[in-house]
Amino acid sequence: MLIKKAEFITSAINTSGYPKDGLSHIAMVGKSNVGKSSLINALTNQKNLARVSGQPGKTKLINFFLINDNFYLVDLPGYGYARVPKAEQKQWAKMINEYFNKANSLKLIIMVIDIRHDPTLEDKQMAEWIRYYDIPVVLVASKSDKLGKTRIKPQAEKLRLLLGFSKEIPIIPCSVLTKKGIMELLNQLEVFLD
Ligand SMILES: Nc1nc2c(ncn2[C@@H]2O[C@H](COP(=O)(O)OP(=O)(O)OP(=O)(O)O)[C@@H](O)[C@H]2O)c(=O)[nH]1
Ligand SMILES: [Mg+2]
Repeated sequence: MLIKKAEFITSAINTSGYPKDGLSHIAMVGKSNVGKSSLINALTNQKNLARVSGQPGKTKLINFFLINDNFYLVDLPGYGYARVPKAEQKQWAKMINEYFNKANSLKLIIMVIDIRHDPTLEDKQMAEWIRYYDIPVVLVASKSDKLGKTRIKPQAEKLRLLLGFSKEIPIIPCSVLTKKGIMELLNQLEVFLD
C-alpha cells in the first residue's frame, strides 16, 4: 500500500467523539514510549503528523488520522507509564475498553512492543484483551535499530511466544530510523482492510 494522503481529523475521549463516517479503523496499542506515534509518522511518511516525545505518556487522547480518504489510523494512548495516578489509569482502561467494544469498524490492532525488552505484565494483559475481543492483530517489535542484526529475529520470536500468540500472528521488527519493516507493515494493513 502507498499512503498518498494523511491528515489529522480529531481527538476523542469517548464514543461520542469518534468519527461517524463508518470508515475502517486500524489502531496502534502498546506501552507508553514504545514508538506508536513515531510509527504513524513513518507509515505516512510525515515528520510531525502524530506527536512524538521522549517523555512517556505524550498521547493522552484517542487520535484519528484519515489515510487516503479511505480508513483511519488510530493512535491510542500508551499504558504502563509508572507515574500515572490510579484515577488516570482507570480512565485509560475505560477509554480503551470502550474503543475495543466498537470493534465492527476496527479491522486490525497493531500491538507495538520494544524489541529490547521482555513483555511486561501490562503487555501480557493487553494481549489477553485483544484475544478476548477477538480482534485481528499484527505485532510490531519496535526500535530494531537498537539491537544487533543477528539478535533481531530470535528476539522477535521470543516476544511473540511470551505474549502467547501463535505463529499465524505476524511479528514485524521495525525501526523508524532505518525504515526496517515499514513497507512490510504497510502491506499487512492492506491485507486487513479488504
Ligand atoms: N532508536 C529508535 N527510537 C525510536 C523509534 N521509534 C520511536 N523512537 C523514540 O522513542 C520515543 C517515544 O516515541 P513515541 O512515538 O512518542 O512513543 P509512543 O508509543 O507514541 O508514546 P506515548 O504517546 O507516550 O504512548 C521518542 O523519543 C522516539 O524518538 C525507533 O524505531 N528507533
Ligand atoms: Mg504517542
